[in-house]
Amino acid sequence: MSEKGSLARQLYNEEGENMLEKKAGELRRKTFETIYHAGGGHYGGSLSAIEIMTVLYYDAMKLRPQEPEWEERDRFILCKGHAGPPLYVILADQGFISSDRLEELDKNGGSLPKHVDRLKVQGIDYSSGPLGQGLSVACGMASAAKLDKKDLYVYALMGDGELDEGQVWEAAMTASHYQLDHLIAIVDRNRNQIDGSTETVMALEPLEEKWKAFGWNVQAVDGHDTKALKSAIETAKAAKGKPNVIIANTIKGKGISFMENQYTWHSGQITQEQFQQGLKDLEGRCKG
Ligand SMILES: Cc1ncc(C[n+]2csc(CCOP(=O)(O)OP(=O)(O)O)c2C)c(N)n1
Repeated sequence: MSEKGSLARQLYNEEGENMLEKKAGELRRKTFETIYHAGGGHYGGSLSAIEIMTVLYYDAMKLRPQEPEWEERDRFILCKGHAGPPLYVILADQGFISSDRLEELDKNGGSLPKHVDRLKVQGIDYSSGPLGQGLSVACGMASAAKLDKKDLYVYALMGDGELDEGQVWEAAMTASHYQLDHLIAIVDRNRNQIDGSTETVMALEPLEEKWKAFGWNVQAVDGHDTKALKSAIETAKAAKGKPNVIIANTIKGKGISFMENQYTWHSGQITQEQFQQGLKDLEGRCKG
């Protein structure tokens, strides 16, 4: 849990609202607006990952926004580095970076590149963009923490299209061989990648069985259900001896009617009318 944003110690507030869901609604809207104001970008895989990142940053992870390099912090590896915008929105909300910087997203000379860069943005643990490498880095970090007897967790968020990269499976073998039980991988299983559905481009199913065969504890959840995600992470943290993967079933472009489940909205630009439509969709469907 973020030491600042201890939002979800109580999942529900006194009015019975799920606080993580409410926060996810705010973050989805801000992410949509931020990408629009940047002139376009990776809408699809940013919007599918909102609840996953919300549960990590507002419940699961141990962080200190005022001390971003705190040695004992949990680590977050955004393997699918093109989904920088929701992470930046969270980092701004939590005080790692100033909110003004969101206006610089993907601007020439700006300080916020659309693919995450740890040398430019406080709170980012790993620079990414090239898919397939993040899980290996997460293995290294989890391994180092284990050798140093540090009680921290390493979370790695991967795209499902990203699983086409062979290096992911080398890392999967490594993690189970070294019993990296403080490594929790999450697959954003939105079933679409850049140029088609995952099953058309390179079939992944049966995906749970593949991870099991590689020696991982596997859970599959609705990746937009904050309560289910929270509980899956808690289960993963309690398990010993094996790395953990959570297959989070999501919808690419979640929340925006004309983007949902359309691989063509992996990235792109929208008109002002489409922006207004999106805001209306979010008003009706993603309260927060
Ligand atoms: C090594 C590598 N090959 C190709 C690309 C180009 N690329 C960017 S995003 C993407 C699709 C990724 O799909 P997925 O992992 O499912 O991401 P999501 O749908 O969650 O956005 C591809 C092929 C890349 N970034 N890195």
